[in-house]
Amino acid sequence: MTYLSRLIIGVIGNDIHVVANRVLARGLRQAKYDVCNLGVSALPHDFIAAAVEHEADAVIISSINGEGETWVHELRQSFNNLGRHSILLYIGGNLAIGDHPREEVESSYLKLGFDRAYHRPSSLDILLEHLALDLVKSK
Ligand code: B12
Repeated sequence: MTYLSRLIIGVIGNDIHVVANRVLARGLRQAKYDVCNLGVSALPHDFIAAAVEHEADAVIISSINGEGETWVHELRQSFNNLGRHSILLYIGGNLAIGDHPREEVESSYLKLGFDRAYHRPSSLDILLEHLALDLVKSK
């Protein structure tokens, strides 16, 4: 039997923008991933609990309203504390309020322990490419 990589997705914080979440869930399922979708307004501990419960390979967070950074400071450390050092952490969407250079915004999330960050990406293809690469490396 082929092992399906398990992913937790959701929109973090007080963020009710749902469209990207639906697009992402559909795209990832079509790409044959096993997706647990927390939907909108998901809190950091929801991602952590779901990842532990489902023995997830990766957590893919969306932030659309620009408040993402305030919610994710402790996330990598929380997974490390649970012994889940190798879980992949991705974040994408509108990752800052206002206009800032993409590299600057993305690097601030990488410094917080994310494996990949995507500020206003033009397409989801890059996510599928990176996920396929990183999941092979992490197993
Ligand atoms: C529709 C909409 C709303 C609707 C949401 C309805 C709903 N249930 O979804 C309503 C009217 C309710 C709303 C409310 C608000 N909104 Co609004 N909204 C929009 C709007 C017009 C479209 C969003 C959308 O659905 N786009 C389509 C989806 C497919 O695209 P997306 O969300 O941008 O996501 C793309 C990428 O971000 C990426 N992506 C997302 N997640 C991930 C994850 C990964 C890993 C990857 C790789 C990619 C990725 O993929 C998508 C496709 O490329 C945008 C402006 C715009 N034109 O984008 C503003 C916008 C997102 N809203 C904004 C704001 C500020 C708000 C409010 C705070 C306004 C207010 N003061 O009340 C509230 C939020 C309240 C809350 N608690 O969240 C801002 C965010 C500003 C920022 N981040 O810099 C925007 C950008 C408008 C603006 N230009 O200022 N909004």
